[in-house]
Amino acid sequence: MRNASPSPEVLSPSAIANPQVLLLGSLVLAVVILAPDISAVFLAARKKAQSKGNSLLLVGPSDGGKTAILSTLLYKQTLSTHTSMQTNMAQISLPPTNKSLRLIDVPGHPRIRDQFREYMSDAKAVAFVVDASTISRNGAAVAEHLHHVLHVLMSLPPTQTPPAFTIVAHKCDLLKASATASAEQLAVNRVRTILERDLSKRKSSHAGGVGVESLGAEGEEGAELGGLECSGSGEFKFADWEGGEVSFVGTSVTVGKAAVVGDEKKDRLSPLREWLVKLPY
Ligand SMILES: Nc1nc2c(ncn2[C@@H]2O[C@H](COP(=O)(O)OP(=O)(O)OP(=O)(O)O)[C@@H](O)[C@H]2O)c(=O)[nH]1
Ligand SMILES: *[C@@H]1O[C@H](CO)[C@@H](O)[C@H](O)[C@H]1NC(C)=O
Ligand SMILES: [Mg+2]
Repeated sequence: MRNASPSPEVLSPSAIANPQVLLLGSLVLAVVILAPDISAVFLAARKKAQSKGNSLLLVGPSDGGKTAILSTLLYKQTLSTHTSMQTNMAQISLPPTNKSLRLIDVPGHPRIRDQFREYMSDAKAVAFVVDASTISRNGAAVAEHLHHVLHVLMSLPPTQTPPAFTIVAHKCDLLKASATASAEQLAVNRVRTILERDLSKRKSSHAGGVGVESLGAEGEEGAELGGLECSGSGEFKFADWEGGEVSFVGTSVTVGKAAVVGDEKKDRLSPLREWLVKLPY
């Protein structure tokens, strides 16, 4: 990572008193002030938003591209990033209506990833970001992470409007388009197919009474983890998931490149932006 490109690695509630974090925070603030045409400001760290249901939660395995997506939505430019050890938060306004949206980027590190539960009550939308170029060899681990997210989505109190949910097949630039399909279509199909296969495996191992390993902070070791309920056959199919509708988008960003924002031109994060704009407010 170059010195000139601070990542938006700031404003964790737990680290607010740390002088290094404060220093980094002021550096990032300087970038925000110096950057022209910036339509976003960092929020003061706060666990609960004042407005309900106004956040986009970015979750998913480490190295998927969550922080790169956050920086692209925030700065209209993709900063170089490294593995996050803290939750990043930022406030953006989303064209064309300029409605404000809080971005919450929860690191994929196994010891931190479950923090996304704290932000669930504010979530208008949840995006599970996956590296489509490595899903073939990481399917089981990605499915394990996704299983936790699906479980939490299905266990929300009935009083809460469930957040919209999308799976982002990211890093499409690393896939080759075929004669009949774009890289984005191939990425979405690959991610969907592999995750359905690996979630089906998890489902059938449950049915056989086999405990699921590494069930996170709550010590549910050996207990059955729900969240994979589907109508129809025993297979896991996103189309049949009882937790609600699951969307898929194929995206990519380019480090160092400006992202074109606006109506006339599209960049490769547009499928995610378009999904966000369509959400009911
Ligand atoms: N080729 C390519 N690389 C990308 C893309 N998006 C992100 N990357 C790179 O992938 C790496 C990981 O991206 P991050 O945004 O840091 O990943 P993350 O999901 O925030 O990971 P954690 O913070 O560890 O949870 C970085 O080196 C990014 O520059 C993309 O669309 N295409
Ligand atoms: C949204 O913001 C942009 C840039 O600040 C501005 O040009 C546009 O008119 C705004 N749109 C609405 C609907 O307010
Ligand atoms: Mg990150």
